[in-house]
Amino acid sequence: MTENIDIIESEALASLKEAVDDAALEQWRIAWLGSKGRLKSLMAGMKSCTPEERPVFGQRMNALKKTLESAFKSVGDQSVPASGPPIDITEPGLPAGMGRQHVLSRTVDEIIDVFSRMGFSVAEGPEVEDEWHNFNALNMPESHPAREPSDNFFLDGGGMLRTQTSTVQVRVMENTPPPIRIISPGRVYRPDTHDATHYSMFHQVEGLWVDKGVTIVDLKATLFNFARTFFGPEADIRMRPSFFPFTEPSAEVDMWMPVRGKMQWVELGGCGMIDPNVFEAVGYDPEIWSGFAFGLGIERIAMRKFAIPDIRWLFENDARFLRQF
Ligand code: FA5
Repeated sequence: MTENIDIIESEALASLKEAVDDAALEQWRIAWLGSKGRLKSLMAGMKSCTPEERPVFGQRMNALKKTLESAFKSVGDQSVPASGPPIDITEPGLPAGMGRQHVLSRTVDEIIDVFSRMGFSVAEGPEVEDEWHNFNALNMPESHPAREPSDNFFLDGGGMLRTQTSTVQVRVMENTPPPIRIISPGRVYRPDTHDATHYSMFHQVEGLWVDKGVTIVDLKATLFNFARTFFGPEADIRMRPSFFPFTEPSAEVDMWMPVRGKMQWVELGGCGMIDPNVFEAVGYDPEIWSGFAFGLGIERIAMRKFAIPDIRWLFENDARFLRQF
């Protein structure tokens, strides 16, 4: 009787080896271990055993059941899905996709690098501002046209999204005695219509240098030095007289650059000597201290450096564009 069981065991294990997919394994399980399977019908043979044979037969049947169950389990653990090719676990995996720095973050880092070599440190300020720091302290009284609701993102319940990084000039001067030499890169917001050179959220880098005897020559030298270090010795920039309420005299900084394949002067930012009214607003004595400030558009700088013809491409998050830099 137990010899028969040995033969049955080999038969069961051999047919298990032939079950190559989930469906065949399931069929095998039903055929051998199922409630109407071979094992059950063999058990029924117990009835025809003599009382002496019974314990031997029972033990052997238990052992067979355990063997088949564990063989089924170990094959099942390695089984492959019913469809598709078997998995080759020795194949090399797919490379993990690596992210990279956004071209604007890279530009900010390079700007910081150049200015820090000229002795500037980095200051930060909030993007949600009050009107004192965005306007009043910068010599822009209530009546100033730049305070129109159509030109700003005012927030319900007071405050606004800053429209310029010049807010940080004020915050730094309010909290630090002179001399000061900082830059402050960051996001600013204006309800401007999107086109090739304008966006409603963009970045500026503010510069502020306050000391005794700082003149417009220092301002011009600093901006030209930045442009030639950052873009290369051939970089062509110009300063053109302009007006800002918080600097006197004031100028626009333009850069000669290609826009949609055509070379033209593009405004990079504004600059000037700090207006005495600003010094008074932050508690500096304008008779003792002088200084300059500038605010440059970082997108425009990145577009010049990396020959990007349209500002909108920077914010579309198209990986095919972004992975070029
Ligand atoms: C200012 O924001 C002044 N705060 C700059 C300044 C600082 C003057 C310190 C004097 C002293 P303006 O509004 O011109 O200036 O903006 C500065 C630069 O930001 C522009 O020259 C341009 O490069 C960039 N810019 C302005 N609007 C946009 C826009 N919608 N999209 C992208 N860049 C812009």
